Amino acid sequence: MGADASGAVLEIEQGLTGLGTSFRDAFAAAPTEQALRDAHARVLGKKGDLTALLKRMGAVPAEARKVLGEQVNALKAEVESAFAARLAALARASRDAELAATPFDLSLPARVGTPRGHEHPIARVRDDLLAIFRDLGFVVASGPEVEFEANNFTRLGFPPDHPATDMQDSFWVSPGILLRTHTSNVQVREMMSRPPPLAVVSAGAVYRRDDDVTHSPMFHQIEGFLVAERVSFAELKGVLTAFAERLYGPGTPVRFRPSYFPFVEPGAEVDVGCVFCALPDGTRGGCRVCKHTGWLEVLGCGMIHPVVFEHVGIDPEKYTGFAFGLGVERVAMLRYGIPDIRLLFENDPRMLAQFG
Ligand code: FA5
Repeated sequence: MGADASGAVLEIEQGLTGLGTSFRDAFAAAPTEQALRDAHARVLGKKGDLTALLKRMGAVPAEARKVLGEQVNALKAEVESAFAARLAALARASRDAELAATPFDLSLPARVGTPRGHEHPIARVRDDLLAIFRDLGFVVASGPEVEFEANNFTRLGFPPDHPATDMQDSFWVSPGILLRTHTSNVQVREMMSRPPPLAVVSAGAVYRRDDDVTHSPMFHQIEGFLVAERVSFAELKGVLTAFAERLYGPGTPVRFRPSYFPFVEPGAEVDVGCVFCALPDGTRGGCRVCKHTGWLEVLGCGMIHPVVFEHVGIDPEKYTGFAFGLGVERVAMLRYGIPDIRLLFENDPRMLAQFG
């Protein structure tokens, strides 16, 4: 055996003894995967202690190579298995820590303070309109949205199967029951439940088979009526003129045009002077909103038809009264310059935020 050969054998034997089981302590002490990989590299990396011994195996004479080789390979296997075991232990520990930690969901939106809600523009306009009539002495009442045909049509003087019912194309729930097409059902219910004098106002959702830029299948109406002895059209004009002035300002002109509703006689449509083209001298130049007429149509009204009084058990010889109904969306669209009624019900936050 040459000097180098015996030197290599000695070197490897001493190296094996020197390495001993020190790597086990180094692996066990490694607190992180990176530290463990560094410790592993110091043994089996390119410049690792055991790698250096493996490289020297070439110089070991054949007769010693088998025994020494087995020892070196056994140590190498031990290193690898200790490394793998520690790696698995570290991975388990980090997973356990993750599971024990407070959950953290990166996909949740950041908390930037709770946004404040506000009234929907329809609710705001509805409440403003109700407040005006409440101030004028009307009592607030409500009625159901699912209604008997009798209260929605028949008692109001719409003859059964008469084309007049087509005026308000309806959503039927079952024979004789429908989604109310107007708030005039409240007139019937209130007049049947209390004796005159009555001055009532009501607001709520109503439903019709309508769908375009100014007509929605669900919309809101305000209904008002007054029943007492010797009520005339003069009182109706007085109340609606006061209403127009409170809504659009003092001096707002009002005009009544004859119109037909089965439950009033005479009936009228009420227009108010266009507030968008009104000039300081009281004249109105005409504009796109009023279609250059100088007038905005806002409601329907009239003197309650004697037949309605008969149907609800009020003596038409003793009592008279007036009623009116208006669309809340119409007033809101005019007030806020909303061009399409559907914008009010799409619930797009970019639209609704403008009313905050
Ligand atoms: C009525 O509904 C009557 N009940 C009003 C009335 C009451 C007259 C008492 C006389 C006495 P009309 O169908 O015209 O009338 O509807 C009243 C208002 O509701 C309209 O002027 C309009 O502003 C609004 N309106 C009607 N249909 C729709 C719809 N599909 N979408 C939004 N607003 C509507």
